Amino acid sequence: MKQINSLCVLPLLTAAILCLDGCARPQPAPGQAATAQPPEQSLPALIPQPEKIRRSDGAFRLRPESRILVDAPSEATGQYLAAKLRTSTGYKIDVEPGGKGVAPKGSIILTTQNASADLGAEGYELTAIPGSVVIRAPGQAGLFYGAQTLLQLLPPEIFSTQTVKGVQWSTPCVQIEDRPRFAWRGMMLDVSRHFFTKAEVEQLLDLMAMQKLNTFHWHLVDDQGWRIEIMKYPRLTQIGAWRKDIGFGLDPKAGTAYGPDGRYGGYYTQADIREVVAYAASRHITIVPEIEMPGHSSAALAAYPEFSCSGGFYTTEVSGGTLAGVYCAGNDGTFEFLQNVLAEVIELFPGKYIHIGGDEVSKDNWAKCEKCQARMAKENLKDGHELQSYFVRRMEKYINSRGRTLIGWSEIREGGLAQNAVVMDWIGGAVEAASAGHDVVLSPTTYCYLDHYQSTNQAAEPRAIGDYLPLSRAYSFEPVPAKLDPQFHSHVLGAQGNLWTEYVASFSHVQYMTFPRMCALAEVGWSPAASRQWSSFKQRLATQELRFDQLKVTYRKGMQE
Ligand code: TNX
Repeated sequence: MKQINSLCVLPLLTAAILCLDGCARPQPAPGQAATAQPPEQSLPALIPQPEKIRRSDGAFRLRPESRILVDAPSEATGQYLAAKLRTSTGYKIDVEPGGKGVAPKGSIILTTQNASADLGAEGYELTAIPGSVVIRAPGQAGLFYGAQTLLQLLPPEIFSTQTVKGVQWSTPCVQIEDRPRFAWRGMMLDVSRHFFTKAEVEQLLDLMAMQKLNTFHWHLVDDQGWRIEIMKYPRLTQIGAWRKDIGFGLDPKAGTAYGPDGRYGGYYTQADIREVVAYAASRHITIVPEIEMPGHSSAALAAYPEFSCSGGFYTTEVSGGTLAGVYCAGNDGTFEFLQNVLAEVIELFPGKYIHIGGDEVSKDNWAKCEKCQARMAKENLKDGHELQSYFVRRMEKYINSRGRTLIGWSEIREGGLAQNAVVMDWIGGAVEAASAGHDVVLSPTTYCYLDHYQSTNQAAEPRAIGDYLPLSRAYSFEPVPAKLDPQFHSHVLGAQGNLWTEYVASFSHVQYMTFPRMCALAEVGWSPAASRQWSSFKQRLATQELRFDQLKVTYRKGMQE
């Protein structure tokens, strides 16, 4: 670990080393008897668990006169941290340029100077000693994660949305060296089946940042709703963003998204999208937009039926059906339309990846469609799978030509995987794709589906879509498939939790399904595999729950398994 710089005048204390699972106690000095310590005096309850943490005696105390000292590149991160600290402590917490002499007692120092490049883009070191906290990282994402760790080192009340009196704002003295295991630590939210506002999405981004998640997969389009304004095709949102009611057999009162005329739905304007993208970026979260094709496209076809095989009637009023709207793959106009849509999407989202869905495509219409049959004959495609592959490859050409990378669900492998595509595995295919040199993201239903039940007592739970997916199962997830040859392990970009919202119509229900299982998946994505221990996680989760209480976040309590 690096030495702290001269800003931090106090010497490093000789740290008592604790094991990573929270089981150990500070080692007694030679000749001293070990004293029994309550668990909270062992390892701080950090989620996700850092790569390396050493605890030493003593505490750092945040004081009314505490300041955040920053080097020039770290100003924004300093302001972010200051805003968080001010709210609950009521302290002034000025952000000032550092490096001018000795740091006053109680300072927090954020700096990129002399940071070890080995920490990588998202890694950081944090040293808390009685007089100061120093967070050092080569990049702002790392400093930001160091700031998140500092917040978790402080009492849970630091997350309060109002000033709390009578709290000792101290952190244990620690030295942390931390960096993520995986580059893709994702969560998907389906805003099509039910709609969530810009403010709600931003709240989710804040909660993601707290768990050091860095990829928000925004499922913007599905059969039941088109949620992104596209200037060239206004009917996509005029028609596709609305349906007559909440759908899925839910009580209308379970939902919150009603238009002025009482219809159910909503969409994000391009200004909204820009705002959310910037909000995410300031939390070091990249957004991966998903525009579903060729299936799950009823909402688009309700607005522009000419891009279906039959030209016939499509509607957003499809409850539960997974094989509803499919674009015509024989019509060149379909590709022109989708490329025009993606052109606007690409302008709005600066990230590397564009998700094109590709899951659950019925080939029935294509088999009956003259244009699709002609396409198959012309391109020498032997079945619907190959026609789907043609579709995806053609879209990939466009996406690549715009400098982006196509990602799609497991089924984009059917009929042959497009050349540079990334596979998001929900029902398999990661081993095959990675072994063929493609990058993959793991989000298998068995471990990563947040729409599944959180209890075996289903009657006591809000209606959910899938089987039982307990917290312990999410926590036990190993993203690198056992069958994948080590030479291809580097193709595993990471892991992702998915929340489909057929039965989730309010934001507090989103939170209930997401937490604490997403905390478990965050640790899966961040922490070294060897450090993961269920008993430690459960113990730390008890403190995480106190943080959620302060934030007034709904979560599933009492997840013992
Ligand atoms: C399958 S997972 C779907 C979604 C559904 C989900 C319900 C995937 C790529 N497609 O359209 O909402 O099952 O769990």
